[in-house]
Amino acid sequence: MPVKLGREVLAALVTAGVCAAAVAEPVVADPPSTAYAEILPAPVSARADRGGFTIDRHTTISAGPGARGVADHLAGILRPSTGRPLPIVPAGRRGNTIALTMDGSDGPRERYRLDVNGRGVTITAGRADGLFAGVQTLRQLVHGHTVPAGNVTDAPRFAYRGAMLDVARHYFTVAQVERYIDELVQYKISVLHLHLTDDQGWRLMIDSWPRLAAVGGSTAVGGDPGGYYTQAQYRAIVEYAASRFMTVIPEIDMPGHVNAALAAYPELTCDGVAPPLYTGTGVGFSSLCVPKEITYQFLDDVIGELAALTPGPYLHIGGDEAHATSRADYVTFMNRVQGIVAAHGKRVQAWHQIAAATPLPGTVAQYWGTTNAEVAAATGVVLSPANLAYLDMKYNDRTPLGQDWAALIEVRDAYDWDPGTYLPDVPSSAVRGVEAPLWTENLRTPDELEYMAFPRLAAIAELGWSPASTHDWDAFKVRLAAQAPRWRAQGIDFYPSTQISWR
Ligand code: IFG
Repeated sequence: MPVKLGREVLAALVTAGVCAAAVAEPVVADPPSTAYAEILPAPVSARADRGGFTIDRHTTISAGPGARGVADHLAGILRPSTGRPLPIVPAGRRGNTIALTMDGSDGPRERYRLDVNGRGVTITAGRADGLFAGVQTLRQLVHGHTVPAGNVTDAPRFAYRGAMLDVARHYFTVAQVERYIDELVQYKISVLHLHLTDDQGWRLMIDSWPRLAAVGGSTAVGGDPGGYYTQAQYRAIVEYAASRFMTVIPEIDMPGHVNAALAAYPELTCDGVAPPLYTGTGVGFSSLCVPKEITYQFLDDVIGELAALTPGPYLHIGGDEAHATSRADYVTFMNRVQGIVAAHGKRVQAWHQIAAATPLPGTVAQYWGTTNAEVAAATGVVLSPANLAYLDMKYNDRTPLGQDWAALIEVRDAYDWDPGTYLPDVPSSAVRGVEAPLWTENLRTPDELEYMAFPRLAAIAELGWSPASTHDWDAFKVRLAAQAPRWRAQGIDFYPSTQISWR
């Protein structure tokens, strides 16, 4: 509603250099915010209106019992950032409130709508995971104490929007993993794949085989400090992720990438001689002993304990780079281990080499090839092309960290592809989603993880969440540029790619 300005006010404005055009526009109402155009990942639809909502010292957060966890999460973010008390009150409060409303509707997981007007904010969803997704969007709309008016309706393209952290080559503490989780969920990442075991380290205590962690977890690449998660610590990571609607998929890599286990238990080797602990960065030199029965007792014990610690439906059994295992043994082994996982009530995820064996119907193949010819013949595929999604790859030949065996991956390389159609032999209906692995052969600290993960992780997050119709590099560049102030405020040490005009 344009505001009529008296002649004397207009004269003052003209004197002050405000152009005469002001007479045609209400100079007191806020202009539509660009914030709705800068939500990342891009939502299904968003509209900015005039005006907005101010969070003041009387503003509440209102939520019913099913939304209480999300309300606590939102309060934990907005109270410090706005300095407002934001008490949480029962649902139904009208006016001057941020309402988290469950409408009992069905529909796709994580669907939500967000409405902002002068009287308040309402996030509506059928399930708490949708409210949580809406809260991540709200976080990007709040500027100071104000939320610009507008509306968002949204739902994810893929359910599986993953990030993998390799805690085997270098160990990262529970607190460091939890910080990474917080960095990920603001971009609606829904899966954390933890690469728990490899040649250089076994990072989870298995009570029935305690030397796996005690010996196998005692070192790291380069002789750096080792470490491992007690089962209580691992459970804490899982619960932290779950409180942010993130599913943890633990990986025990096999039959290769097992030197740490063999160093701990010589009886697992074919010749009974334990190899020394390994702190190099080679791959493909170790193997479980496929013909020996103890191998399957070992795996039944390990998978049994891991399944009990994993609320999610999937266990990842690796299967990559088994160069020290004959092809016949590999097929025998992978087929038998899938049965062990199923016996413990879980489904299998594995690197796409499992396609050489006989993937069970529920098995998900994680594609990590660099040419999209290698097919991952499985009923479900997760896309992690090493030349597009591997966050341990250098950005360019000047990047001080990371590797370059797959490709140099600048931000646009990580963004400009479509997981739904990338593998010609895999119908888009078989694509579960996308994942960005972060291997840590030469990454040792959270700062180094953040430098490699941001900004490319945000690109992968958008590929996983946003409709293919929103895919546009020029528009994405604007969304990405708008994240920089947020990352600086969070202390994320991101790579300031020259492809982006950072805010
Ligand atoms: N390939 C290996 C990883 C890691 C990676 C580093 C897979 C599935 C190279 N396997 O990627 O263990 O060494 O970029």
